[in-house]
Amino acid sequence: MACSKSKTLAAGLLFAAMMLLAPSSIVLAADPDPLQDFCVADLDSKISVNGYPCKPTSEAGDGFLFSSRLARAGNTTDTPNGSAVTRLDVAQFPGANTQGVSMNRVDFAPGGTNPPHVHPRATEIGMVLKGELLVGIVGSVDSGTKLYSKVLGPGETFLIPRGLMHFQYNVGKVQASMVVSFNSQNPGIVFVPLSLFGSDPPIPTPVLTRALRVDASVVELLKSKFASGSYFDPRAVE
Ligand SMILES: *[C@@H]1O[C@H](CO)[C@@H](O)[C@H](O)[C@H]1NC(C)=O
Ligand SMILES: CC(=O)N[C@H]1CO[C@H](CO)[C@@H](O)[C@@H]1O
Repeated sequence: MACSKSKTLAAGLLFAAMMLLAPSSIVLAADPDPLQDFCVADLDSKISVNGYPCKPTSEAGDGFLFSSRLARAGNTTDTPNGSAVTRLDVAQFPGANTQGVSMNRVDFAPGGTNPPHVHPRATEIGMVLKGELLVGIVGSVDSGTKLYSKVLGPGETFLIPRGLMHFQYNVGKVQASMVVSFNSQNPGIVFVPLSLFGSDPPIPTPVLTRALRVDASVVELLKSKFASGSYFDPRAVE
């Protein structure tokens, strides 16, 4: 009796310890801390590490902490989704390597959208620069898949918890734009429509008919819209 009681107690303590440790392992999932002031990414390196190897600072020039990329609006004319993303992650801004931050600018034509997507490696915080954007965030099953949404104007901000699906939609009559920041040098992006209907090779249709509760013809139609290469415009500033 006493033995099984102490076993229960031990199991309880172990469980409590795991619960205490769980939040810290989430914190540790952020980008690692830098070990030096600068580690300008050597984008051409063939060495594969978690991030990029550093260029010798002497070879990096002195411009690696500055960028004008986000000063220019992206061209939204004739884009499939009516928006244009200008990325400023480590691949475009090598100075961000090891620093755990990056940014994007997104421009929207009237009625344009940044389609539902997820950043697997970062929390996002953003600000509307111009126009009126509906920003929507869908909570996970834990929160009852609740849609949190609000129309925001210039100077107003929003927060996207890591890994939650979200979108923006230009509800105004003129161009809109926003800038966002991430707590990762490489937040990653998973577009929900593209992942479901444009993967290469495609997800088998029976998986999608079952998951989406529709006929195969509906799935085939959606797949045809995202056939390889038809989703991204070659003019996209990636
Ligand atoms: C934007 O893209 C359209 C369509 O390709 C093109 O005609 C136009 O010249 C571009 N505008 C700018 C400012 O580059
Ligand atoms: C969020 C998204 O997918 N945006 C894309 C919309 O289409 C334009 C043009 O193809 C791209 O620049 C964006 O990346």
